[in-house]
Amino acid sequence: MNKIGILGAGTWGIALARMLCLVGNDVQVWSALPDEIIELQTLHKHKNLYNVVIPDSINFTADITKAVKDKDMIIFAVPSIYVRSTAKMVAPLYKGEIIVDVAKGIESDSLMTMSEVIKSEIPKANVVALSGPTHAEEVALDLPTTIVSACEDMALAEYVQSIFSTPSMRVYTNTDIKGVEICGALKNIIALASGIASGMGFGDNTRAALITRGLSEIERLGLKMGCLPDTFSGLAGIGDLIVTSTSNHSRNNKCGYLIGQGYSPSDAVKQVGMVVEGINAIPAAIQLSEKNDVELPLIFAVDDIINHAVEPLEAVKRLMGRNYKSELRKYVIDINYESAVLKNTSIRVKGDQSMKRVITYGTFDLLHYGHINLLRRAKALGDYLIVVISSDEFNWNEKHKKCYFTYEQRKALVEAIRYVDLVIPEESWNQKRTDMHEYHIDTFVMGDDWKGKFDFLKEEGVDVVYLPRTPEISSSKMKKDLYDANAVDGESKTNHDDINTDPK
Ligand code: C2G
Repeated sequence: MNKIGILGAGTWGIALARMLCLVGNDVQVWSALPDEIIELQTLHKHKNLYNVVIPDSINFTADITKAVKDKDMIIFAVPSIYVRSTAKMVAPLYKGEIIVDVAKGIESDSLMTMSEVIKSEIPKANVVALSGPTHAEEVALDLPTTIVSACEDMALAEYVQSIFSTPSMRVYTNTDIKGVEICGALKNIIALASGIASGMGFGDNTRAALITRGLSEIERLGLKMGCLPDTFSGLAGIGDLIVTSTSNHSRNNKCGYLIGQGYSPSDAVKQVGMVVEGINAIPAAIQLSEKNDVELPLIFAVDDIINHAVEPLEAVKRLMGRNYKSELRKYVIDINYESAVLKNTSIRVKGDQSMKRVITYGTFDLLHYGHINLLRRAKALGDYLIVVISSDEFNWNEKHKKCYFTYEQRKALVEAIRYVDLVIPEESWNQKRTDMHEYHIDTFVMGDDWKGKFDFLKEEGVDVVYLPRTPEISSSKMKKDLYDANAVDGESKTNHDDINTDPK
């Protein structure tokens, strides 16, 4: 049994409170609205969950100190625009409890996700994001539901997974908290688009187009920000996008429908009567699009309708009339780029857009899928990826690493990876600065085990990006596991010799 404080008494906070209480946790719910607390305390009913009985054992309070004191876990279930102010109130009371954020959004001025906002107010906080296709109305009825528990610390994600797993709630883990939170915020904007289309009388074809192309936009942005592809094809990505874009429970969908019917955005929000997170997420999405140089046509169209008084029909005409596109992401590399780079000349490709060049460094011995994850995401940051592999001498003299494969063997392995365009040797720690100029690099990438170590390269005019490592795999782990397995095999072989195999 855990002592859980839930901050926020909206439908999601209440649905979670009920769910956690019914599996034996001690749950206390806080709201900043005293009237809301009085209503919940007296009726044990929520105005937007009219057919749901709230257990008597749930305690309600308008005093946040009581809601946070002596708890094992604190759940942020307030609207995204109140996460920072709520975290400010919790900060002086924080004593190391696990914090779970279920608010979905991105702060428009800081571009921080909700877990980042909480950590900026409570630096020592361990924050897990819970996100997925989870309409509160259905969770409150114990209808089978799935959700993602996301945290860079897999152990923490798994702990929260154990707390929230019930007969009707199945929880999956993910270390890509950034990707999960980006999905959670931006899918609400696509849901607005879906609602607008329905309100205009468009049908399932249009909705399917919006969901598919909407996911593609969110994924393109997320990959550019170093998130993992699996996140977008997962519950927090396509799962939540489907449920939010198609369900009548969805406030964003409902608000969009009213706008499609001709309501002004403000009247539509009033009519919905609850927070429409998609509208709050638009400013941040527009800034992230510009900051990461990623086109988000659907999200920009929703912004035009909501914030720039563009008629929905006009927005549709603009979208349908855009220049032709392929579904394929740009993996095609201009093959003469390599010779041009080696001859130290800059290259121009069609449309006079110079290619974005990305570089990364490593030993890549023994090569494994963690390296591939890194190289795939590095490539997604540009058009051409150069991989600088430590030479045998550099490894031995500088890294004191004895590689299993020689430089030439490692080079051949890495050159065979479809994300990689050019492999060159790393012979000294100091070659990075000159490499940035010699190869006209735009972006330098390393796994976040090197976080901060190469920030000096920004002085050379390149972007420096640290991407989350793939946590569970490493060359040393592979070598140890192989060694241990070999030792076990050796033992079983000697035991086997004792068995008399002569036929009787
Ligand atoms: N990596 C990863 N996930 C793993 C293992 C490695 O993302 N499970 C990344 C590392 O963060 C690094 C790259 O893959 O960005 C190559 O890893 P190593 O071969 O271990 O490289 P290293 O020995 O760290 O050498 O000048 C920089 C050095 O050459 C880096």
